[in-house]
Amino acid sequence: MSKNMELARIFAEIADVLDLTGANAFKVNANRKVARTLEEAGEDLAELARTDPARLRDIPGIGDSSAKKILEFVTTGKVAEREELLASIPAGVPALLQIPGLGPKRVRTLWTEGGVDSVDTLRTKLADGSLGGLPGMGPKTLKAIEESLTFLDTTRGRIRLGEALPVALELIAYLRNAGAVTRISHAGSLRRGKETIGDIDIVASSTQPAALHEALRNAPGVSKVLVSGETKTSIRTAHGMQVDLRTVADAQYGAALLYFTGSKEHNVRLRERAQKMGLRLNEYGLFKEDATAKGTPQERGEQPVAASTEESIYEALGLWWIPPELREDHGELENQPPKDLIDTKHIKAELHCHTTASDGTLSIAGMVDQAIARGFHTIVLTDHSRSQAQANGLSIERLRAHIAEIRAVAKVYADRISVLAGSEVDIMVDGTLDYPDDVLAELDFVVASPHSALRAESAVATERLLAAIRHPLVHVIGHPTGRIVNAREGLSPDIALLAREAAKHNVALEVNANTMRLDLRDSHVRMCVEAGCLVAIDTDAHGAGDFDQLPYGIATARRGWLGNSHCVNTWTRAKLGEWIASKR
Ligand code: DGT
Ligand code: CA
Ligand code: CA
Ligand code: ZN
Repeated sequence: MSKNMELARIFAEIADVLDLTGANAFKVNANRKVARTLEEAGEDLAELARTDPARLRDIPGIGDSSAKKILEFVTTGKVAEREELLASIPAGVPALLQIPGLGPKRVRTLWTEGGVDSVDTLRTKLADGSLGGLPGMGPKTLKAIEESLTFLDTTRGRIRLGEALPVALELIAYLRNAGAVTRISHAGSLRRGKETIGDIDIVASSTQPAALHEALRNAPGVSKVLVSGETKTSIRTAHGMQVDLRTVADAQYGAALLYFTGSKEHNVRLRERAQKMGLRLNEYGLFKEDATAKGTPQERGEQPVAASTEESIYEALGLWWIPPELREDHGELENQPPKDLIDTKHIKAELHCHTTASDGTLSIAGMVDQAIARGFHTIVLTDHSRSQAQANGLSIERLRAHIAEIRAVAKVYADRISVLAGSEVDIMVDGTLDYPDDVLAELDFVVASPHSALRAESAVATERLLAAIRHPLVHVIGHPTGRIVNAREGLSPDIALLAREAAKHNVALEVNANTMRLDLRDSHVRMCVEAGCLVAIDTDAHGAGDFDQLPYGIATARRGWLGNSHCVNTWTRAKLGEWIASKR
């Protein structure tokens, strides 16, 4: 975990406990803002605290006292204020905040008036009906809390892709430095780009495997060694992630990587195919099958047909190299997935992002510079609409001033990048949009998103989103279900139906690339591909660092078999411009 994320977590915890204990709102918000700034920072702020503390203090949102805490963390690995605050309340109380629908105010009521001091006591007291009389805890609220708990049960122990991948890549870089690595890669569900990861798998070939296993046992951030032998080491990190390292001879690296990438179901299908061809596939290689001989092919010392690379194994099985994201036994052996499968390097436009006008941390020009640095030809600024009061959504008056400001910036940048004035407009509960049509018509671009009433019935949600798709001024439906991975179930509309309607109206459905969202999800993207509708992949950036979430959205889209041509963010400046203009 990068130091920024670790620090962000500390400031968020400080804010949570302050909030729970009724500290003043200014202090709570100041800590939340620091957490947000850290999450979105494009550079390592712990490093900056070490090398240039004066510049750290200059970063908006980071005051003297927070800079001191960052420095304290850099030197001691801890922030005393956090430790003291956490010690001042029951250990199980902060976890209550992770339950969807429970904010600090409700948790305070449950804790101080209902005697709820952990998730377990909450379960017990919900079951025995003893929370009924608490202020603000009507039967509807209690039922919603119960549903949230049920949902959380299904996510237990799985880590979001965007949390696991940086940890894995950092460990891989560390192991490479530990020496004697010939080839190394992450494998398992992480390599397949699944939205949540059970554990991190790493496969390596090395001339000194023992040194590699020793290096992992001694890696920074390891809290426990679970097993360690000649070919496998499993450790647990301080953040509770399990990491499995397997080492193999380099000649078998491809077979091992294939095996440990999975999925199990894909591997089963490959083995069946091998069998039909008179071959035998295992983690050591692809061998000629000899049913009369004793033992395994490698025990007999036989040379494999293929083993060193995944490509050679797939080729010997008469298949193209199947990208890891597609290895789910979702028809990838029988049907050729798109030749132009979407890739991060194909993305040339960001169509959904925020500035300081609403809840972002960078100015218009600041965001434009980020887009240029990533080689984009188009960026659309889409700040929040007026209903989003807590996100500083723009009134019509402020929106008009903001449009004028964007147009002025656009002129300055005209020869380098298209800078367009958009808005992320709320889709209201009844399916209407948060600005009147004449105001929407003044914008170049409209992303329409649901942010409220995210517990609605499926049929109601479908109608609400259909109305937005049919609106002639809308380009993109943003994060269509509003789910938060591992935290909020969100809407469950009929996505196949939405995709067919979107295709009819030339509207794109979004894959929000933020690792918290990944919305639409992989299976939904597949429905879009089948319906032939347009898909937008956007980071919904609120600051510089958020642009780096793009690969998570791409992985999700690849898992849904999305080809380049249906993703509007891959189009040329001219083609994209034409589509945008077609809605005006
Ligand atoms: P996860 O960690 O729950 O997100 O999912 P995976 O897919 O990473 O599963 P994991 O870590 O248990 O194992 C990694 C890969 O190793 C898995 O995708 C396929 C392979 N593998 C593990 N155990 C078996 C097994 O018993 N049979 C087969 N065919 N493959 C296995
Ligand atoms: Ca795994
Ligand atoms: Ca594993
Ligand atoms: Zn949004």
